[in-house]
Amino acid sequence: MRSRTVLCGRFACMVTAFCVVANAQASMTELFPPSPGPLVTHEDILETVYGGDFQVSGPDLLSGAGGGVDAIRFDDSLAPNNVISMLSTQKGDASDRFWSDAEISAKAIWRRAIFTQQFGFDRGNGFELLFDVNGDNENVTGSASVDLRGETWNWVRRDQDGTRPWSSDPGMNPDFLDHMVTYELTGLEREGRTFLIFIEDLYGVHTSAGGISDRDFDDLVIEVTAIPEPASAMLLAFGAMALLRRRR
Ligand SMILES: [Ca+2]
Ligand SMILES: [Ca+2]
Ligand SMILES: [Ca+2]
Repeated sequence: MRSRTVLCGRFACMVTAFCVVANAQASMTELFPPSPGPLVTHEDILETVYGGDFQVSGPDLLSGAGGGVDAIRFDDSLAPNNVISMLSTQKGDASDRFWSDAEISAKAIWRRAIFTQQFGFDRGNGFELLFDVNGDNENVTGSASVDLRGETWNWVRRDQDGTRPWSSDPGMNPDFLDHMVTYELTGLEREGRTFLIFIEDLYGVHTSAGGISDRDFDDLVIEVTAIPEPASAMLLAFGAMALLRRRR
């Protein structure tokens, strides 16, 4: 009996320790206010692009109460990090490092940067370009669609000459820091799920820690929509399920 009590006690300790560790390892990358000005925050960018009056609510930016859009911040680090399956993964289930399994449509919605910008992804074969981004602030061009169903990838932003690539996976970056933070947009009147990726293009830690970066994550902002499965594919799937049921 005694040994069982000891074992149970140990197990409870292990469970408690695991929970503490798991909570401690979920984290979001720190955002610094733009410096030097003009002081344009993520809230300002959302209001410019989507309209409405967003309010800061913890890590999120909300305007949905009046029928508008909410931007729900995803974790940058989790244990384990998992992969965002674009049609199904919810906040808390995966960090924003790796993405999978959707036909996507991506477009630039914001650029405020000294450097040139292009956006693409890496599914294990090196960089694949989606588009160059030109223009400033909300007056930007650059969009593309690609079928990435069945694939897993990380996003990559680079200069248009291919230099200074920054990945959504910090482990692939020369400074091993996070250069992309992610929100899911809810309340948009459109099909599919939409994510916003805010990108920092300067190397290293913030100036307050002795670095050269402003770490404000507003150099480039990309909107990515996961296009829902085509109706015909859904009908085929339902048809197959009905056939299976009938056979049982
Ligand atoms: Ca506001
Ligand atoms: Ca991130
Ligand atoms: Ca910056």
